[in-house]
Amino acid sequence: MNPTLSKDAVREIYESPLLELIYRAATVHRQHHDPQEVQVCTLLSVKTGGCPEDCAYCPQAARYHTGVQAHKLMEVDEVLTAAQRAKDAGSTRFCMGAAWREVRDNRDFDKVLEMVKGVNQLDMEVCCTLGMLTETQAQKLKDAGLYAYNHNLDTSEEFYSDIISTRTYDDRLQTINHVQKVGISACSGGIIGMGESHDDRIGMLHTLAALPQAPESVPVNALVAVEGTPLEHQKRVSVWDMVRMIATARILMPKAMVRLSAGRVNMTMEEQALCFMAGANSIFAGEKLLTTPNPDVDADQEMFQTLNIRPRPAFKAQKLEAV
Ligand code: SAM
Ligand code: DTB
Ligand code: SF4
Repeated sequence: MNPTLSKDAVREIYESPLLELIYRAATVHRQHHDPQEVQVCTLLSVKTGGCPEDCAYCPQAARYHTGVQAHKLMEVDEVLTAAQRAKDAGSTRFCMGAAWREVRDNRDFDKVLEMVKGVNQLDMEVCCTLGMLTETQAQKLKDAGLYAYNHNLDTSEEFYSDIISTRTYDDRLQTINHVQKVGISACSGGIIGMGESHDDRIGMLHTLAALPQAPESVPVNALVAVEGTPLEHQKRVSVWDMVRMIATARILMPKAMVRLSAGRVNMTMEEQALCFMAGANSIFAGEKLLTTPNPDVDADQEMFQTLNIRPRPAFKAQKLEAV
């Protein structure tokens, strides 16, 4: 949206006094969104584990011994049953994740295209996260009805090689570009708590917000430190850091959905409320993210009731634009 945005301008926002930052983010949030609405999304790992990449945070990388059991690509009907269940439980976005480095043009991809078609017919926002994509593959996903594609930058360009050596930051940016070129909504954010500096967090937010087209969806994940990964001993990120990240993302990308993603299992209701106050307007629901635990559905329902939050309908921005 804003290629002229400087990193210093992002730093100024990120480093502003916390309560001022929250107030400003909450104000921007109200100008573009209904603050009583939070989108409920569901994740499903359609192909688990055995990934050739070396992402230091990831329990699904084959080279680490994390106890995640590898599983081949699920069957289309199993996935559609899970999507219907998610819809019945109030989810309006269904995201299918695969532990792949990149998409290959094979029968597995054809199966994923069938999954996309099926979920789209349920009238849910259908999202995939499958690793790197060519523009042709992105077009095939678009033709099958894909609404959004998740591909995180994860951290700053400078810190990237400390976390992943099997691909480059530029590879990541290229896939985001392929996705946007064919008109799929881009979902891209990152993880905090991996040992990165504040400057790295500022750098990542700057890269996202200064893309020729800012992502419509920005997940902010707190590292889930999984035993067996190189980051297993990282200490839990402070909620103040989460709030600072979310608020800065909200101010920089006012129209985006800012998603309070991994790490909720370690947060109290009060801590999550602060994140919503700072501009987060989406959560993942259900007892599992991809492979790690998530708060249970009853606790989330109680939280929505206590905070007087309603689940946001699907395709809302799209419908508003069409009016
Ligand atoms: N393989 C594909 C890729 O890397 O793009 C898609 C799946 S991958 C698991 C999707 C995202 O999950 C990663 O980019 C990362 O941001 C997030 N993630 C993975 N493990 C995580 C962890 N332990 N804590 C927080 N986020 C994590
Ligand atoms: C994202 O940014 N967070 C979600 C979704 N995109 C795919 C995934 C979080 C995964 C957490 C680790 C796990 O459960 O395996
Ligand atoms: Fe593979 Fe994605 Fe995990 Fe990296 S984050 S190891 S690419 S599944």
